[in-house]
Amino acid sequence: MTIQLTKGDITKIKVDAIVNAANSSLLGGGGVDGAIHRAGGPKILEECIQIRNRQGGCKTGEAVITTGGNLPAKYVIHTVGPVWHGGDKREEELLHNAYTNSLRLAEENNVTSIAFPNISTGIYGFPKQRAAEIAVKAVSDFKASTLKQVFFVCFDDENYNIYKLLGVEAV
Ligand code: AR6
Repeated sequence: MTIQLTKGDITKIKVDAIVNAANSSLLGGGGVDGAIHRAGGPKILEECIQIRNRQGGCKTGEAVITTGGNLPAKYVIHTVGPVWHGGDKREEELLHNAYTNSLRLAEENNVTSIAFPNISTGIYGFPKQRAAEIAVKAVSDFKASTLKQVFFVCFDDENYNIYKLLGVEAV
């Protein structure tokens, strides 16, 4: 499995699955969540509402899957990263879980390529350097079978440079 870095808008990436940094309500929001629902159209929200009706949303660190609506990606995996409260509220473990549970769900759906945004590092305020270290470790430690390509898609220069310095190959 390759792990690579790109810069830009995750809604434009042609992979089997893109990951959304959602919130527990699954009803949309700002940041990358807003961008994905805007670009993907109403079908994604309809599916999120069905999941919410079935299981009452998505807990922090967990993940759910919908189709990609109008996106180039086939699926959207919605995960919920932790809100940063200073570091003693299991934030690191929960962020690790968000990555690992997204990868697991991808494999259950025979996904071969997946793209992650920098979960929790926007509105949720997780320190970017530490978040990148956790993301790279969670993906590197994952025992993949169907997954062949993982992309970290950085929207801002600061995150992009952090991943580059961690040694992730830029493409
Ligand atoms: N493509 C890729 N990355 C993006 C894009 C995009 N189009 N837009 C923003 N980012 P955030 P969080 C980056 O705030 O911190 C929402 O309201 C952004 O630069 O989207 O996990 C949800 O509903 C940042 O690096 O997510 C939740 O309530 C990263 O995506 C809450 O925000 C994550 O920033 C989740 O907060």
